[in-house]
Amino acid sequence: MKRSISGIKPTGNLTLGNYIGALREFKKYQDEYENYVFIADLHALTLPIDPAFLRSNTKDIVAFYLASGLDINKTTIFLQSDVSAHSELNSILINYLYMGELSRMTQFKDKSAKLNHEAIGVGLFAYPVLMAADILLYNADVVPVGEDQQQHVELTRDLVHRFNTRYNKEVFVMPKAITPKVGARIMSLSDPTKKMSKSDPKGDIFLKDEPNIIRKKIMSAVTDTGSDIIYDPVNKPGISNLLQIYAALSDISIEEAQTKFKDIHQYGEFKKIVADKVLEEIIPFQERYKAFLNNNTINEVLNIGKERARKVANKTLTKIKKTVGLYVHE
Ligand code: AQP
Repeated sequence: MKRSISGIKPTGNLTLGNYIGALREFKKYQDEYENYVFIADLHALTLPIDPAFLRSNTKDIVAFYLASGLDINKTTIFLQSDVSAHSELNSILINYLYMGELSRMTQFKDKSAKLNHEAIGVGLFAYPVLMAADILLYNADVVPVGEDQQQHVELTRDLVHRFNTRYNKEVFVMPKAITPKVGARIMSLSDPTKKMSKSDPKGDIFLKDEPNIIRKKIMSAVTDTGSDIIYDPVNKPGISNLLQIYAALSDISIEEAQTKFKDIHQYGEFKKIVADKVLEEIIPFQERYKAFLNNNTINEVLNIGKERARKVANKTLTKIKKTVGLYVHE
């Protein structure tokens, strides 16, 4: 059975973007793939974060994973920092990626642009190295991600090619990013030219928002002048974003969504239907999340995941240590 791996970093309250671009997708793969899904807590340290906030976000993500339908009999849910092989492989792989490559990563450029040069952490710069370790330890064939993470998977592919060529054998499996057909980049409701992002929360819908707040946010989403419901991200980014949200949650194409709204010529009416759709999905999801959010469930799930993930990861790590010439002994 082929393997799939992905994760979410606990840097803030999860958004509808994380739900559509990641959570909802992960579940789709658990029947078809040997599924690994983790909480990327080491990645969350790449920018300053309050320790208590990090801990509570981490628990939240486990509960969100379970609420989205991930079944621990089919999916290994684990914490990145519970499997030390991630950090160990990171220490090896950091020698196989180049400064030039890392400095060209869009996420690094965006995030570092907001910081004083002297305060840009090395971890932020080297983020894609750890991400490559996350993927390669599990010999993953596919990596379900939203559009913003595609570039990092591409860099992992370059690394695999470089590494396998250097050692003249198929040491690492070549992974492939898979993005949702619709909803790979959900935009901010207040500025639909920007990605909805948990660390830049203006215009976000949070998965923990009260239903009336979610409705309010959608009803006041920024739109353009005009009244037709047409998918045109350049000239009508706000309407296009709402169409995208509707289509993704309805499991239909953008064209089908557009056809559905062809006779509606009032943005208010359209927004109400989009809000109904979001709430139809999010309200039961929130109820399941609350039911899973107790320490016993979270710890139990993480303990089971930790054992399973360590087994696979340690095996790969030993293979890599031997490949590069580190002295592995019993
Ligand atoms: N707006 C989005 N639309 C679709 N997919 C999205 N993802 C994030 N935002 C959107 C996908 O969610 C997964 C987990 O993301 P992450 O936590 O690893 O970090 P990120 O990609 O950087 O997402 P955020 O929310 O913007 O986090 P911060 O603000 O901390 O950097 C990924 O598959 C991502 O593509």
